[in-house]
Amino acid sequence: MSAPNKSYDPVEVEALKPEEIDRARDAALAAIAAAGDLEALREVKAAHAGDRSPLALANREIGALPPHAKAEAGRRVGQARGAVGQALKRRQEELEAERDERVLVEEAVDVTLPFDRVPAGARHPLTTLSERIEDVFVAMGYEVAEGPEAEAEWFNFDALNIAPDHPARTMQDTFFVQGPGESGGSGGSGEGESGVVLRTHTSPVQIRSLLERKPPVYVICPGRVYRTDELDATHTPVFHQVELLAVDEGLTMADLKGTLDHMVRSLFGEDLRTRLRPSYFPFTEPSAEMDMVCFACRGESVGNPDRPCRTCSSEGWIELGGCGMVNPRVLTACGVDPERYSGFAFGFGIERMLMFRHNVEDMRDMVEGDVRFTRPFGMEI
Ligand code: FA5
Repeated sequence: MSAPNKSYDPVEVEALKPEEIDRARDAALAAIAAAGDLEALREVKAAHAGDRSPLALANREIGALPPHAKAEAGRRVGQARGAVGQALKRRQEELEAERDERVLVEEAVDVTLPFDRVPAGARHPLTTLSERIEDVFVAMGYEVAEGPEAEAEWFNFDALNIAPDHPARTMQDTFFVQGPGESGGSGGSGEGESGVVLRTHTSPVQIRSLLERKPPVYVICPGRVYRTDELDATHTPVFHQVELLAVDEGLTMADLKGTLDHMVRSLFGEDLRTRLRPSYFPFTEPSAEMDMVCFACRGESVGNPDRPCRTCSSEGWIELGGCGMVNPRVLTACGVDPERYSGFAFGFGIERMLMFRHNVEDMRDMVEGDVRFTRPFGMEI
């Protein structure tokens, strides 16, 4: 503000010239009218009615005027500020009314819409994964086959070349339902005297498939199986397996290996490899354990303490399950000529695959039925 000056004339002070005051007022009114929302209006208010606005600065100059000039300048500035203040108030009311109307429309609740009173559930990831695996093989021309969970011992053991004294038949592994002779049996040769067990693997579906179809046979058999294992972080007495069986002329281990590679690449990633390690199963000869390169570290964690891998425990490989060429004795038991046909089979546990595929640390989470476990896997169908 300028110092008091008796000879001070408002028309000589730039900020107090009538045309300057009119210009400042008109600029303010135009900006107020142009403000499109409350935020813009707040900025206009600061620029045209705030402490550093042209009209506020002009108002400050009045104090330095001689008394005779104060009234006239004060009236002019006051009228301009009043007009701006009123315009601001009106525009504020208009914009608030527009906002309220918009909010009412946006937040309107259509009470006539149907309300989902039943909380949404979720598909179990075991089901989803099992279906994914089936899809891989159905796309290659395989057929989905099923068998009973309460199974004749003959299908579960004898026809698979598992002799009566094989350790898998002892009470530690098998839930026995009926002793030999108590059941009438329901199928193939020799099963009439067979007892009934809760199937310990999906391999009996191999036998049922071979008895029901003529080669070539290409089947995938997902299903629930039972073993007398305690429920803990890595075992459950009721779990799921997927079995694969191909019987045709001229099938070799190379076909088995190629099929495994295709499955692993479809489920885990394009550039992954598998390997076979010699093993023993009575129903396959030769038999192997199949491993895949760890999809998480791709083997880079091996011998590399700076890059430990939880998925494969830094071993670089993940064990998937058992496999092999169908034992000719199994083909013979099913009436298939082993001189003409050969086949391969493999089987693995879905719970175990779900554990390493999704980093599930405790198998018990899969059986407890808590929707908080299943929901994050989504509703993939
Ligand atoms: C078998 O059951 C063979 N029938 C697999 C097979 C099929 C071999 C065809 C050759 C040809 P094994 O007993 O290893 O094999 O079980 C296969 C898989 O079932 C294991 O790798 C494991 O992932 C899973 N498994 C076994 N016991 C349990 C259990 N208590 N809880 C969860 N998964 C289990």
